[in-house]
Amino acid sequence: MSRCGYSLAFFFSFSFLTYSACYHFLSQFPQSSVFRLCFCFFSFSLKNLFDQNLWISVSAGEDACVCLCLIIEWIHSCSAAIFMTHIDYENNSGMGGACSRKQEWHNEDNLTRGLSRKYGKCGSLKWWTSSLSYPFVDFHIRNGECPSLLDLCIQKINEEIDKYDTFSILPRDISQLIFNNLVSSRRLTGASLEAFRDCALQDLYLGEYDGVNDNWMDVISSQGPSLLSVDLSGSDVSDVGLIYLKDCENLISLNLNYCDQISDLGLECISGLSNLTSLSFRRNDSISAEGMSTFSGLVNLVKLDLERCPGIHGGLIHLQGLTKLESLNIKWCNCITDSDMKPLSGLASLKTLEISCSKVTDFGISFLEGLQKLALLNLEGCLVTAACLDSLAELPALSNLNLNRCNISNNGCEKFSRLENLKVLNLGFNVITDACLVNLKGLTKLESLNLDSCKIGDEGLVNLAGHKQLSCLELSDTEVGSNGLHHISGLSNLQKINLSFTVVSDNGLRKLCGLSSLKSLNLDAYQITDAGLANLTCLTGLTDLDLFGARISDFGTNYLKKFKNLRSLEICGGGLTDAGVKNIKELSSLVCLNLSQNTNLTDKTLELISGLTGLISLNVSNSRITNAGLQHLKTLRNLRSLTLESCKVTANDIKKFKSMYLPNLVSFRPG
Ligand SMILES: *[C@@H]1O[C@H](CO)[C@@H](O)[C@H](O)[C@H]1NC(C)=O
Ligand SMILES: *[C@@H]1O[C@H](CO)[C@@H](O)[C@H](O)[C@H]1NC(C)=O
Ligand SMILES: *[C@@H]1O[C@H](CO)[C@@H](O)[C@H](O)[C@H]1NC(C)=O
Ligand SMILES: *[C@@H]1O[C@H](CO)[C@@H](O)[C@H](O)[C@H]1NC(C)=O
Ligand SMILES: *[C@@H]1O[C@H](CO)[C@@H](O)[C@H](O)[C@H]1NC(C)=O
Ligand SMILES: *[C@@H]1O[C@H](CO)[C@@H](O)[C@H](O)[C@H]1NC(C)=O
Ligand SMILES: *[C@@H]1O[C@H](CO)[C@@H](O)[C@H](O)[C@H]1NC(C)=O
Ligand SMILES: *[C@@H]1O[C@H](CO)[C@@H](O)[C@H](O)[C@H]1NC(C)=O
Ligand SMILES: *[C@@H]1O[C@H](CO)[C@@H](O)[C@H](O)[C@H]1NC(C)=O
Ligand SMILES: CC(=O)N[C@H]1CO[C@H](CO)[C@@H](O)[C@@H]1O
Repeated sequence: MSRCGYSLAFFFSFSFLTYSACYHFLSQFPQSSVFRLCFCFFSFSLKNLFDQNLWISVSAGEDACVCLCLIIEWIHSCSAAIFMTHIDYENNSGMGGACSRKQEWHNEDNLTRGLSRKYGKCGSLKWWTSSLSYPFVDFHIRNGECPSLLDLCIQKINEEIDKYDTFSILPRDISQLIFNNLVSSRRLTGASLEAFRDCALQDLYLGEYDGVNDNWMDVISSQGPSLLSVDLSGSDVSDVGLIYLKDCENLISLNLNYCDQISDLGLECISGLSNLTSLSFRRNDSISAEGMSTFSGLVNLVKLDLERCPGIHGGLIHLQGLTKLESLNIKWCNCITDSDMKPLSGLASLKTLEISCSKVTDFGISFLEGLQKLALLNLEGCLVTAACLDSLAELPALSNLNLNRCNISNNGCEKFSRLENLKVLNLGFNVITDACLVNLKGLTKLESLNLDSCKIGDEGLVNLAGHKQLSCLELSDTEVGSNGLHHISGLSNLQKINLSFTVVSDNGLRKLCGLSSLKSLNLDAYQITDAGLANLTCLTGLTDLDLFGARISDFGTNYLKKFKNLRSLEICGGGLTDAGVKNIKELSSLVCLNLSQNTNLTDKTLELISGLTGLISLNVSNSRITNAGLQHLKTLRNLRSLTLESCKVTANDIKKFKSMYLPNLVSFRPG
């Protein structure tokens, strides 16, 4: 970042809050260009910052002109300031052009008035953000890293947050940005939160944030009617804290997942928040059917999430009047039975229903027949049989059906043919055979089909040959072999196929060449060797290739050079040495690389891949890599995950190395 950028940021943030201090500072350098620059910026920020028409209203004689030019210069050198976007620059043939468009500057010394008028809480930063897409802005962000002036200011404030007592004079958009920045950098504390009292903030996303408890609720509720969404998931907020939210009557979205100190009593506090459209309450033992009576008043509720609440059996009856409800998640509530489905039968707006891992059976599903809008139904792990397909066939909008790990068998399977609108179907881990797949033949709208661990083989795949929309096919752990691949070789939209633990052979892989859109291929299968890889080289668009257990040798890595777009690669069959890694080092798009279990790899491997600077995740466990090899990873500045288990590398050395060279490393092993 340029020094210029810093000084601008400095004064910009200054100017928001401590006018006199800034003025005092500036007056010490009356003649320097620093002065001009800052003064100019200073004036901008006070008088015109929130004025839609920056250029029109700015014209302050020579000084302003110089300043403007300096700013433009800074922008040219830094190329990312949103400020720029607001200056009419379209017909400017150079800086002279911009500077020659002077106008009268009338209220030169009415800074304070401008301040109070423009700095109202209702002020908006909208133009500022929208100006990012201003049509005639024509500069490019050169390195993609240059922060905008606004970013710099926010950053500066963030670093000196203790100096500020209140942001309540700022326009809401700016205090919101400062707040968000503090949260994302994890600098917000109970003490600094105080500065945000009465800031009229709209969104407080404090999910999984350390230290949030009832003491924070006073400032949170001081946002009053402005507050629209609050996320307190994982916090220590209790029933007592929730009382504060009563004043935030315009609240639209509330997330209280994993708040283990909230019970039915807390629910009562939110019963008046009738504008709530989204409420999330995952994982609480103490929410009971009785407590759910609160929900009956939340008539605007569109989305309700009660995942893993084991005490809500019988409570869904209180949802009956929620005619706007579109999405209900009661996954992993193993208390839910067929009788709980009955109250759902009248929820005509329901589009998404997740009841996986509950006790619902075919009978319970019959209550859903009237849900004309239901598009997604997740029944994973419920012991429903093909008999429920009668009910599901009554759902005209159903496009996404998850029957993974249910009790579906060939018996009654013919009813699948009635689910013509399905786009996504998961039948994994059911005892169905090729005979069942015959009934999928007409489901030509299918885009994703999961047959993981079903008893299907080559013959069944004949029925998928006409599924031209199919983009994702999961055949892992089936009896599919090379002949099966022949049947699906014309699926030109297929992007992802999983053939792990199938019986496809090296030779059969040739048949995949017809899959011209294929991006992701999982071939984690012991029988696959270098020859198989040779047969795949037609698939030049691959981005993800998993050869985890395949027996690939150094020789086979020569074929990898064809996959120039590879982002993720796993070869863990044990057959690679450093010589093979020489070919992998050419794959410059790699983001994830797993070479674990190739026990002969040495530090040389790390040296070879040191040019793969895009790597985010690297696993070379079970190899001969030592502490000395770490130095080669200095260049991998993007690395977030590094796994070197069962190598001659200690946790301490990785830690030390991380602190010096790999700032982005968040997960490492040993560690
Ligand atoms: C830019 O110049 C063109 C002609 O040179 C003129 O028609 C147009 O209005 C100008 N745009 C602005 C924003 O001044
Ligand atoms: C500043 O604004 C106030 C209120 O509009 C006005 O009365 C006053 O004359 C202005 N001062 C100057 C120096 O323009
Ligand atoms: C709900 O929001 C509307 C504006 O959309 C507002 O007028 C009304 O007061 C709010 N209702 C409650 C109970 O706060
Ligand atoms: C699965 O369905 C069959 C009927 O198709 C039934 O006999 C069996 O009991 C069911 N299994 C379980 C575990 O419910
Ligand atoms: C392929 O299937 C295996 C085994 O079921 C699974 O572990 C893996 O995540 C799947 N891979 C992809 C890319 O779906
Ligand atoms: C495809 O695999 C077979 C072995 O199964 C091999 O003989 C053949 O040479 C391979 N094809 C190519 C193009 O390498
Ligand atoms: C790995 O090294 C061992 C011992 O030096 C050798 O026997 C083995 O063949 C090597 N493995 C490979 C894949 O080169
Ligand atoms: C292999 O390592 C990569 C990179 O660390 C990781 O993303 C992937 O999950 C690993 N695969 C297995 C099967 O461990
Ligand atoms: C790294 O690879 C090992 C061995 O294959 C595997 O057990 C481990 O889960 C992987 N770790 C990561 C983070 O990918
Ligand atoms: C799973 C979970 O976090 N449940 C909590 C729900 O709230 C009660 C107290 O009201 C806790 O005891 C539970 O642990």
